[in-house]
Amino acid sequence: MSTALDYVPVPLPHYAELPVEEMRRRAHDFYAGIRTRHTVRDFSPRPVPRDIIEQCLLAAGTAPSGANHQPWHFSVIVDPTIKRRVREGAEAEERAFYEGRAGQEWLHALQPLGTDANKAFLETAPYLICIFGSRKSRGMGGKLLKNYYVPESVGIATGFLIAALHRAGLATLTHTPAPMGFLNEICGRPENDKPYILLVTGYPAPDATIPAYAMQKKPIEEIATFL
Ligand code: IYR
Repeated sequence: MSTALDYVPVPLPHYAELPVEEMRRRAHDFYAGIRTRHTVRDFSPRPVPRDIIEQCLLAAGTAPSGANHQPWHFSVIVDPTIKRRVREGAEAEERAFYEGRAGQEWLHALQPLGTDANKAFLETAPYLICIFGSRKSRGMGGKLLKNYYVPESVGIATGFLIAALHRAGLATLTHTPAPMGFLNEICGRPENDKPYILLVTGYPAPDATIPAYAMQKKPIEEIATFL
């Protein structure tokens, strides 16, 4: 029989109420900053100090998660030999995808993005962050725990990570070669871990472009309803 951990309430740390004008300014500034984030597919090979990536991963690790089990693992690939294996694995899946597995409707949807099976960025970029969600993982006490709301938790942590990397001046690409099972073997992750996203990060190439289509974001009336 396992025993549950105690509930220990502590006074809310860190919170400091802001004057409404300051709230307004910060909300505006955050939007102004985050709207300059663009998904990039052309990376520079220029190195990025590892401590910057570590800080961003720490930020990701503060995301809320089901039962605070923090059901994520970030495998950060820097070794060129491992990057090559990832590229080979991803391109094999992508070729099957673009040559028919996707189906017409999906390929039509991707047309304005100009993507194809060539994933050179998987070797060019300095960091490939493979984001895994764990169905079970060791809690902070070392016990193997079942995790809850894993896709939601991992998605939120990924959002934090993308925002942190952007704030640090780095470009990102959320790459999802499907199926991604080959990443478990390459990263040495257990069967209980599911790869969700391969987040590519580094400096953008000097001649990087983005699809014009990706610049169009829906207006507030289309994305939100106040009831
Ligand atoms: N995984 C493929 C296809 C792809 C799918 C979606 I949905 C995108 O938004 C972009 C690409 C690839 O990475 O090319």
